[in-house]
Amino acid sequence: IPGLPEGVRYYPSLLGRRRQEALRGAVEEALKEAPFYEPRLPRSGKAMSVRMSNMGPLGWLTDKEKGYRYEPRHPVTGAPWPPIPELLLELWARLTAYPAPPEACLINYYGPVSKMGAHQDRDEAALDAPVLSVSLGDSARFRLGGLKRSDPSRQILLHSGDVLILEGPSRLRFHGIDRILGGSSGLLPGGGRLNLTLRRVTAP
Ligand code: MD5
Ligand code: FE
Repeated sequence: IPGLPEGVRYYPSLLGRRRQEALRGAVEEALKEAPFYEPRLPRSGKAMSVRMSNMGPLGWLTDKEKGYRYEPRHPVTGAPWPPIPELLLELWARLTAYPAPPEACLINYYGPVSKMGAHQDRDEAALDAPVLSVSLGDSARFRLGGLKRSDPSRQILLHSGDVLILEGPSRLRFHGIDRILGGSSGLLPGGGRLNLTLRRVTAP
């Protein structure tokens, strides 16, 4: 894709089918320990259309009462999140120059009608660290905006095996998922899309 702004790195098909399958397996294992829960918006308590879980020492959470935050334990089971798979830690080390490993891997599951409204990722103290996301399963229309909500935006079609990194001057860009292209991949048995997002939360 020509003309991506500074701080946006897009690696189409970085992961081949084998590594996508390995990652799918690792996520399935993690989900046995840390099943999807239904995230809710702060104050309104409205359910999001995405299902979420996490891997790593910290996990990103949201609920009606306490809102957006990172916590070391699953909100329903109270258990610590399972570890981040080695393959993802290696990907972070290979693609970023950040001097410490990621602490959180958010697992987002999108069904055929799930979406995610435009937002900034700013719940991390380590805003100097990149955010690295891996797409698995059905393709999605990702929307990438600017630093203000009203700035113009562009669409990027994300496919299974693609990796996207936002860092530096692009770390706080608004972004969201407009829609899922149902049936576009055979990777996930029940269809839909998994997005894995690696983040450093605290300063190392
Ligand atoms: C997703 N997830 O596909 C989207 C896009 C989220 C979220 O936005 O917060 O869970 S991954 C978006 C993304 C990729 C790389 C960098 C940044 C966001 N970023 O720095 O904001 O489930
Ligand atoms: Fe985000």
